[in-house]
Amino acid sequence: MSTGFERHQAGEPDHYPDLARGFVPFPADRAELYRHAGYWTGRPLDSLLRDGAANWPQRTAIIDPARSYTFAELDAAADRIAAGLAHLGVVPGDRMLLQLPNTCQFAVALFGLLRAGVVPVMCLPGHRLAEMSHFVDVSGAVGLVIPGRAGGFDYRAMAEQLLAAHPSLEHVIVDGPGDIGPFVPWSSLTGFSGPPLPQRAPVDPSLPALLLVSGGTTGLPKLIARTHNDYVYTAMASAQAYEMTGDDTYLVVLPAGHNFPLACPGLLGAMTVGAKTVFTTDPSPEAAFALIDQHHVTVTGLVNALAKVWSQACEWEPVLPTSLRAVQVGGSRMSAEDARFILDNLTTGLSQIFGMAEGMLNFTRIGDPVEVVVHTQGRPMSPHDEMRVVDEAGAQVPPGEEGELLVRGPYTLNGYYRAEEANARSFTPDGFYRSGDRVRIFADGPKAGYVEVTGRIKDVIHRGGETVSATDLEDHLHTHPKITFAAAVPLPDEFLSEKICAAVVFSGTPITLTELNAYLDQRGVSSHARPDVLVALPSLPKTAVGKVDKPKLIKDLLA
Ligand code: OOB
Repeated sequence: MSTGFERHQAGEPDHYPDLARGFVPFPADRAELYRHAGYWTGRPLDSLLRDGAANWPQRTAIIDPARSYTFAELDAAADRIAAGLAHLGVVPGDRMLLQLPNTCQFAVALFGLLRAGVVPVMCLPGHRLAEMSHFVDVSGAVGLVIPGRAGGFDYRAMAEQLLAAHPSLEHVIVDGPGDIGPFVPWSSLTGFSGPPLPQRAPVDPSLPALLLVSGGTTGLPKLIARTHNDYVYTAMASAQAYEMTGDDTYLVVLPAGHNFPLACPGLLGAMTVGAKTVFTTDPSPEAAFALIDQHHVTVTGLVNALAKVWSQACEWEPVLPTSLRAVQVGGSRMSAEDARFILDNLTTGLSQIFGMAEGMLNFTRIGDPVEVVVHTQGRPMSPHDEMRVVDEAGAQVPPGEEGELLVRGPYTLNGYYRAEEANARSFTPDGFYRSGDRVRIFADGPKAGYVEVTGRIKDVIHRGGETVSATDLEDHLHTHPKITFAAAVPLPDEFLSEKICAAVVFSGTPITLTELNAYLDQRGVSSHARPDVLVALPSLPKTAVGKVDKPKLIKDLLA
């Protein structure tokens, strides 16, 4: 078999046509508008690094407890990896699953893949066989980049199972330590010394740069293709909104593959201004505060639960995170009390952020009045974000009233990747994404134009910053031989924001929560997507048409 390098040299066609299959592009008229307005610059996503290396070669770009890279070093590492990937036979337009923990190697791998023209599927370390399998199926990925063992989990064993089930997977690349087994060692790419990647035609910036994973509404998570144009814009505009400069340092606390720490502004936003990014796998206040102090971290993003823990810890931790000037908190609804608690204890630089992998971002801005920071989830990032609030019939509600948020704009998707059926439901005929979130947009006063998220229409559970699909979990529950009916519902939780309650009708003797979770673990359900509480019931409340009445169920459970 010829190597990928030879195939490149022989002018083997790239796989962009295959990548484009099932991708819903922006319509031509709006694309023209966004280009004209200057949001879309036509830059490929990996140019953030190329330009960073040209502008600030000797500045530190990324750092973790083990090592650091300057912009020039990271750029050179990306080139080596791209060449190594080509040598393996990977072709531009191919997709690969990227599932690495929060270390420098996450960024090295991301840019190596991008430089090779590969479209990474941004998996999180908590994803397990069921989700990973689904991502391979939908994306048609040819390989994966995983750690060997991390956080007490053996990713190689999962890779074996994935390989057995998916003949399309050709390359499993493992970032040690320990036994790599039959797989490709990451070090063979980082240390690749073969010929550099041959020059190719520049990538079309209206094509997908990467695939993000949705929070999941019904069934398994969906894939969201973010284009070079829209993702570069997201990184640049959010860095600008937070007034980031080369003097800033961003700390990645949340899983790095999630849109929030990746580009809002996160790693990619920091890179647009020559700022440094610090990675940590330990979100505990003790460890994080020490890192913040050590690296003089100025900006970070947290989910509510973590922001609360950090705020509480300020009471006893000897080292306080005083260098922080902006702490973004988002992912699920935060109460005004919690917002005040954070302001009073952790930082006066609190910024609420209401975002989604699908695109649209809202945040409160630096210098906004306290009332706005405490009582709203921010206002849109772009002047061209279009928001519509509609009632159940799809009619626009009067200004200031509640309804479902529909969005359209320069960085919001126009369709999920390879998901025609879901797209028919999730988009209006004129291209608005139905967010499933219940919101109100304030019509006047100091909060005018700001959004309050009041709940959601989507049937999902927001557990400690993760969005868990109730339907998906129910599907798994229903496979258990002793379970007749099951419903997964959120219950309020002080630390997780919401915990997962499985309300189950058993046939025969009920099993315990531990037994149930061991079963779900075996089925490949992620730890964060398994029930925290199990309640055995004689029957589940039903609506008139015979569906499970979840609001009633929750009320009963809390009574
Ligand atoms: C972020 O992204 P996803 O894709 O994991 O989840 C999106 C969903 C939203 O549709 C909404 O239901 C909920 O999470 N959400 C919030 C919220 N922020 C997100 N609900 C209430 N208040 C908020 N502040 O979660 C995400 C992506 C980028 C930046 C920040 C968060």
